Amino acid sequence: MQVNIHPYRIGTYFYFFLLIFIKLFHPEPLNKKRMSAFKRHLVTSALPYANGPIHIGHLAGVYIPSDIYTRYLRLKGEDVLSICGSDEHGVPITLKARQEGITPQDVVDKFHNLNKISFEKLGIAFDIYARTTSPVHHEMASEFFKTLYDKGDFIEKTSDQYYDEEAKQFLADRYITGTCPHCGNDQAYGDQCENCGTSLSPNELIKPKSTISGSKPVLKQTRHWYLPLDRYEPFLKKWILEEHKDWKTNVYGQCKSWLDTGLQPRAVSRDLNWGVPVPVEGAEGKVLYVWFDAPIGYISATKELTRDWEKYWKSQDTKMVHFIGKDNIVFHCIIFPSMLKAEGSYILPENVPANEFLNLEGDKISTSRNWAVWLHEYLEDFEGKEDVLRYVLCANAPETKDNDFTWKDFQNRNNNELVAILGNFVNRAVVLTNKFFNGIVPASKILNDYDRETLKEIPVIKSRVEQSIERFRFREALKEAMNLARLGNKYLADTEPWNHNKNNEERVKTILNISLQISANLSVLLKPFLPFSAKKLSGFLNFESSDWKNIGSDKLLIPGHRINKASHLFQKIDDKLIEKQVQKLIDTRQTLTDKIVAPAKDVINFEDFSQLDIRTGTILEAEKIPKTKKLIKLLIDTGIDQRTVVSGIAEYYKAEEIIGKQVSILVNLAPRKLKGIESQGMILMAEDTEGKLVFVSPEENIQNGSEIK
Ligand code: B3M
Ligand code: ZN
Repeated sequence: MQVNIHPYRIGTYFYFFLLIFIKLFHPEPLNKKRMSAFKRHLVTSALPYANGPIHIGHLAGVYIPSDIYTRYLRLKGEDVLSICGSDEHGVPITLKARQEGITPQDVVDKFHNLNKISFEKLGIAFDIYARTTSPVHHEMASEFFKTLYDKGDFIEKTSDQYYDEEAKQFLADRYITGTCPHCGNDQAYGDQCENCGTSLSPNELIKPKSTISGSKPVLKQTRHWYLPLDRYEPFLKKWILEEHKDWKTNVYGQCKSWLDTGLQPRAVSRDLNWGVPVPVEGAEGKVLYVWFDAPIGYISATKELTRDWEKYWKSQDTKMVHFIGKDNIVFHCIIFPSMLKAEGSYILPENVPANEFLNLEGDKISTSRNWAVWLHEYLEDFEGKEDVLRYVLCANAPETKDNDFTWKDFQNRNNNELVAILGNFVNRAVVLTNKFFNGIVPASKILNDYDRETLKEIPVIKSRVEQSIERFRFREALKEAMNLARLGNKYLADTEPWNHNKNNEERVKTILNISLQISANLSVLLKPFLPFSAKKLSGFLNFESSDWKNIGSDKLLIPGHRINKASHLFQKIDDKLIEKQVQKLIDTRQTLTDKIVAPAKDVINFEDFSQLDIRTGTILEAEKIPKTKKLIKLLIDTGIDQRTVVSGIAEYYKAEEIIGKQVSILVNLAPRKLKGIESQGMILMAEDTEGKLVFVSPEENIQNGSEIK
């Protein structure tokens, strides 16, 4: 029997055979799953340390993008949980507590509450804002550690660590100070010398001292547990470098360089009395390393939020996305995934769209230098302008490179974009409808080409916003959303319905109907970005929709629908307000230098002081020490002898300009080697709060060797 198969049919069969072959032998890698393949979403935002307020850098880097993404998913009807909370452990919190003479719990209580309220006021709509001092978290983190410990996943190592015998506690790096071996700074820390920038380890410090008791610490054996990250390299290389080439370049690049360099075992415990205790026999005085316990805070927060927490954390059809800043990439892409992989029952993040850093007026934002715009202060100074900050920080977000926030740009974007485009458009559409049609939406009559083109643009803009958000490009998404307002603004300017008269009544009805449809679309489209303004706009229109599907329609407001009166969505910001903010920053910088004069040291008795032998001396020779930023080698005539002294003053004095200068010199300081040169004494310098150094010299020349008492 001859079977005639039409050539067309052959192609169809071949096509379906090919499809089956691909599905069977080349399934899409997990991460290529489309949004629809996921049944639910887990969105986490980095848990801010509860040792200070939130500032605009945090918002631009993490919390505004995460809130836009979460709000968008909710509008699309997706099942999504937005998780955040306070990271309340770690050495910085204990340092802050010591500085302020309060307990770590006092510190975290203060800032947890301040930050929680500030986020709420800015419309950052987490589903939960938990905290890692909660019992649920301690239990979760402890169990997580125990699971890995019982499986033998940790390496246990004993090492020497500095111990304060008076305070009876081991010392974290920041709790040890001493003299920097590179520049002689005697306030260097165990992890870094802030004078010459060299990173240090505690045993490099000369004459180490405990910042707790002031005593000389001793080296003592201590046991810690290490996560063998090197064991997870093959998994990480496949999971990241092969299956997540779609991650942002800055994230993918940082992960690749970590993996190319090779991973080392990482300590997951610390000798501290603040944190989650290590749940192992004989581990008294030891807590989980803060970066081991903090990411587990996402899980414990979810458990606090819903009984279904395991459905979110353990089902492959959950899409998990971590929103973080670039300094947290290694913890969220390398360490936490290795922990989750080791535990074995959890899903891994689909994406980690880390942002770069935001600077302020051309300088790095700095908590310690108080160079920041604090969210709680902004909310006080600019009450009612929450969306303006959301808008500016999204429009300027450091998505691919560090970016800069200036108050001038803040003012310009408010006045030239929010007021002049968005506010102006919706205000005219609503005011004219009230004026000409008593607030009743008029019916559209005959549409011309321009009308049709304008209406056709609405769904196009919507899909561009969707694509940008789903690719974590929120700046682009906001710009696209604002294009709908630009479209409406231009449409009104071109059609001039204000020239309304009885001859063009029908035309004006069509123009205002179209303008109102655009306004109604904006009231939904802007919700992820500007939730407060979108709500106000819904009020003007007497129209409310939280359904993303509605966007694109040109019939959201039916003829006969009654709208309300309009007020202004945005107000102009004048120069005075901006000058006040800029002045506040300048004053901060000034008061900062005035303010943080070093506190007086402990009282000593006269005998202690009289042991110091300080003389006048004259600089005979001076030369900069090559390859150092700060060091000058001096030859000093002390009146007793001539000796070499190395001094860290090169940033403030040129060698040639100080020859012949009379100085004060401590002559009975034990000699020490700096950059291989033996320094026999110390030149007395006064250091101001900006770190500037000036000589302490007699007010007139006097015989070298004169005693300074
Ligand atoms: N507490 C934030 C930071 O590094 C850090 C994030 C923890 S997320 C688990 O500033
Ligand atoms: Zn140094």
